[in-house]
Order: sequence, then structure tokens, then C-alpha cells
Amino acid sequence: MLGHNAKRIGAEVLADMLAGYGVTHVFMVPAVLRRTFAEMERRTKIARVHCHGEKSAAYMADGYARASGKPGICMAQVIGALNLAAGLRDAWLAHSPVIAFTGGRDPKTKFRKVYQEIDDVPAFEPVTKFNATIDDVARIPDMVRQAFRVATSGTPGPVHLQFRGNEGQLDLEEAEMDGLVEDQFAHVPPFRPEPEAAQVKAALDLLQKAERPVIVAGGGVRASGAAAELVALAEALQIPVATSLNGKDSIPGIHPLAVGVVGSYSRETANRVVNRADLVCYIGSETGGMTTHFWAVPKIGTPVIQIDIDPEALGRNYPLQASVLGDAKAVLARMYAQADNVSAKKRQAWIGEVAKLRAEWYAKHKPMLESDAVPINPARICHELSENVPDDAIVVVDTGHAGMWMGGLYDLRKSTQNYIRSAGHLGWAFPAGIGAKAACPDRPVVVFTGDAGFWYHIAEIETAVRWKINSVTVVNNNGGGNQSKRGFDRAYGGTQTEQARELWTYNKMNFAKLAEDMGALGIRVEKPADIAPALKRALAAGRPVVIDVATDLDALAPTAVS
Ligand SMILES: Cc1ncc(C[n+]2csc(CCOP(=O)(O)OP(=O)(O)O)c2C)c(N)n1
Ligand SMILES: [Mg+2]
Repeated sequence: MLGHNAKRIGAEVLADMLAGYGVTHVFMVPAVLRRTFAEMERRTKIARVHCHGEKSAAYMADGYARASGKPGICMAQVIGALNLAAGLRDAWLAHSPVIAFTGGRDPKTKFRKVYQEIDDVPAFEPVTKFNATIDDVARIPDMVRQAFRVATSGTPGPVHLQFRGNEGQLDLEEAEMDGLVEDQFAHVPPFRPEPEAAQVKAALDLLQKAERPVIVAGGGVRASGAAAELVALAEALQIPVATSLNGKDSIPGIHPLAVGVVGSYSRETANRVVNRADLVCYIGSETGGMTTHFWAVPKIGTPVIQIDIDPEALGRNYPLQASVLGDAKAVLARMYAQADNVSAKKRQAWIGEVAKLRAEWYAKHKPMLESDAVPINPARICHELSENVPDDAIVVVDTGHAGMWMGGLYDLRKSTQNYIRSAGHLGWAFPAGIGAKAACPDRPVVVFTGDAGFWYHIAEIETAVRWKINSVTVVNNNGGGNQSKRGFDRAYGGTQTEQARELWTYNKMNFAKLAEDMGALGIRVEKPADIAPALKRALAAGRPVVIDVATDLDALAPTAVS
């Protein structure tokens, strides 16, 4: 406690503070903060997950953070710092509270060509909310508190702290220090700022007046834990709900008011509904390029209202008819409490139209979703996951084609299921799934990735085995990065040369065999009917599992409509 300072070394204080914040795992490549690791062993139960690369350590911390809402911690010594910074980029894009510790320059020796050293701090600038150096050991407590405070507050995001010394040897020094921990900042959200009553009324009036409104729920809804309030309001007012990719678990896909993910990696239903709406209400959304199909869905000029915790987000991309500043859960609860009981009726025709669009989509995609083709159509994997993933599962999805397949074709069935996804970096999902499973060991974690995505951090199979972190990874293995195919078709003026395939295909690989050799359970699937039994076996295995699904290199995910 403040005022109860004791003379201690930095490592003891840091280990105690991390434990005090409820940190259960840290992800790193040594050697950084070595004495802190020794103190963690002596004083705490924190698992020190030693990985095969700093980027995957950052992705594990990111998956941990997104699955649990608690800051994820990753670390690197000075030479690994930029590898770690590269890994923060997805956390930055997804507003995920990741805290990175690195070793850094000592004022006594900087500019003297010290082994492995450069000035890393500027490289963290574009991927962090707070990027700071600790040069005096006595500053560890207040800087660590600030790191947790910034990572979790407002729109959450990554933080970097550089500890003096190539390996952060600052932790060996002694000073009078408190080890105060602020519980509030151990998770997202630390605060629930209430909206102004007049703003709520203005937004609600517009929603109630609208005949064809739609809500677009973004990552802010999941950060706020506002899914129940969102669904309650949508049901009360009979308003369909689209989501961003980051907000996909705000409403189960099978809910009659859910129209799917809108934007670029999307479902046709969502884009059609948003483009026919007379009012779009964004909640906790950046209104960025992916969610709006680069501002074509909806078109600029469509009446828009917005609810966000960040005042700078309000009106950034669409002129607003009304805006509400506040925590999503708090705002939605207020709106629900004040919602009328009559206006829902006038949206019957709209809801009928939405139901028709939903039914048309399922009918159109049924052959693909239930395809018996061999090699397997990846849509069938999405369908099998929708049907068979347990009610309390966390589904972790890579980007590119994986984002298109799962974003568009996968349905959450329950509000108790979660969905997290790469914000753009190929290769994120497999290590993020390890982090998610570390954070939530009692929940099933199922990763969906392409083979190109899986190759990136494949060495981490060994980490999962060594640490008994039993995520299940489903690899859509088509032997190449086939999302790139369309782009290269265009680059070659329509038809690629045979040699062009060297730009986006790989040697064939049986990832199940490879996983077995690394100590995991490997299951190879070549027939669609074997997907569900493989998943069942994997979830019961009590080991890390790789399900290698042989898929069709020519199968392409549906593209966005505008
Ligand atoms: C770090 C990074 N580099 C490059 C890309 C571009 N990219 C998007 S999808 C893709 C290929 C994906 O291949 P795979 O994971 O096998 O999925 P498939 O398209 O074959 O279904 C690439 C290279 C990216 N998203 N991220
Ligand atoms: Mg592939």
C-alpha cells in the first residue's frame, strides 16, 4: 500500500504486482527480466510460457487478453523487441489490452555500439497507446500501474514498457517501493461512463422513428460485455443487428434478428440489410474500411447514429444525426429502460424483409455449407463448426480467406460462445488460440486457420505440448494461400501462367503427422463426414490437437456485395 513502502528489489515488486493484477501467464522469449522470473517462481503461481518467437508471444498475450478481458503480458530482451512490436500490431488494430515489457538501452553505454542494441522505443509508437521507459527502479510500481490503467481504459489497447538494461537488469536494483495494485484495471472495462440523458433520448427517438433501422455492433460491445443489453434492445424495438468481424459474438448468428457480419469479410444478408436501412446505429465500432466495405455499406449520406466510449470515434466516417458518448452496456441499458412498447409494430414489414433475406441466404448457401465434395469445400468446415462447437467454446479465427470463410459462413449458436479473430495479420490465430486457452483453461478453444496462416508459428505446437495448453486447431489445408489467387489472376490480366503458382502455393504437407511428431494429437480429415467425429475426438483428447483438413485449392469464399 502507499505509505507502506519497503526496501525491495524491482524483481520482487514486479512479480508481486503481476500476481496482484491476476496475471496467470506471461509469454516471452528469454532472456529478459531474469530475476523477475526467478521471483515469479518463488512468490507466485504465474506460468512463464517460453515460446519460439517474440511475435507469437505477443499473439498469445493478445489471445489471452481478448478471451479473458484481462491484460495479456509478453516480453522480450532488446534484440527481440521489434519482433515483439510486430506482434502488437494486431492488438493495436483490434483494441486489445496487451502489455509488452522489453529490455532497453542503458544511459551508461548507449551510442557506443553495444551488442544487439538499437533505439527500439520509436518502433513501438504506432502500435501502442502508451510507450514508456523505466530508468529508475523506484518507478516500477507507478509505471506498471499506468500500463494496466492505459491498456484497459477507454478504448483498450497495447502498452509498452522498456526496462533499463539489455535484458531489463533494472529489476535487480533496490529501492523503497510500494507494490500497490489497482484491481479495477485488472480487466476491461475499468469504468462504465454513463451517457448524458439528452443524448440517449435523441438517439432513441431516432431509432424509434425509423422504419428500417439496423444496428451494427462492433468490438466495443464485446469489450463492454454489452451483448445481453444489445439483444434486449434489439428485441424490444425489433431492430435487426449486423456486427463487425470484431463484434461477431455480440449476438448469436441463429438469432432471428441477426443478419451477420457486414462489410468486406461479410455475409450478403448483412450488406443487403445495411444498404436498405433508413438509419444505421453503430455501437462500439470504428466504422472502418472492413466494416463498411470501404464506406460503400452503408453509403455516406445514409442517416447514421453512433454510440462509443471514445469521443474521437463519433462521426469520424459518417456525419451523425445523433451521438452518445458512454460505455456500451450503460448506454444500451438506459435505452432499453426508456424504450417505448409501440414503435416495434411499425417495423413488421422490415423484419419480414429481413427474415426473407436471411432465408434466401441459407437456401442459396446450403449446397456449399453441406457440400460432400472431396477435396473438402471449406464452407463445410464452417458449417460443421457451427453445428458442433460446444456451447461454451471460444472460436479463434485467422485472417484473409479464413476471415472470409468464418466471418461469413460460421454461426454462433449461443450467447455463451465467443469469437475472436485476427485484425489483419496472417498467422495470428494459432498462437492466439494458445493464449486464449491459457486464459480460459476450462473452456474449449477451437482455432480455424488456413495452411499459410498455420505455417507462420508452427513451432508453437511444441510450446502448447510442453505447457499442456490444449487448444484444438483446425487447418483448412489447401496447399497454398489461395486468397492470393484472385489478386494474381488480375495481375496477370485474367489468367495466370503456370509459373505464377510459385507465388502462392506450397509443397503438400500432412500437418497431422507433423503435429504427432511434435507431441500433439494429429487427426487427418479427407472426407466431409469425418469432420464432426474428428472435432468430438479432439475436444475430448485433453491434449493439443491439430485437425488437418484436406481442402479444395479452387474453392473460393463468397465475396462482399455492396
Ligand atoms: C502478415 C500478413 N502477410 C500477408 C498477408 C496477405 N494474405 C492474406 S490471405 C493470404 C494467404 C492465406 O493463405 P491460407 O492461410 O492458406 O488461406 P487460404 O487463402 O489458402 O484459404 C495472404 C498471404 C496478411 N494478411 N498478413
Ligand atoms: Mg491455404
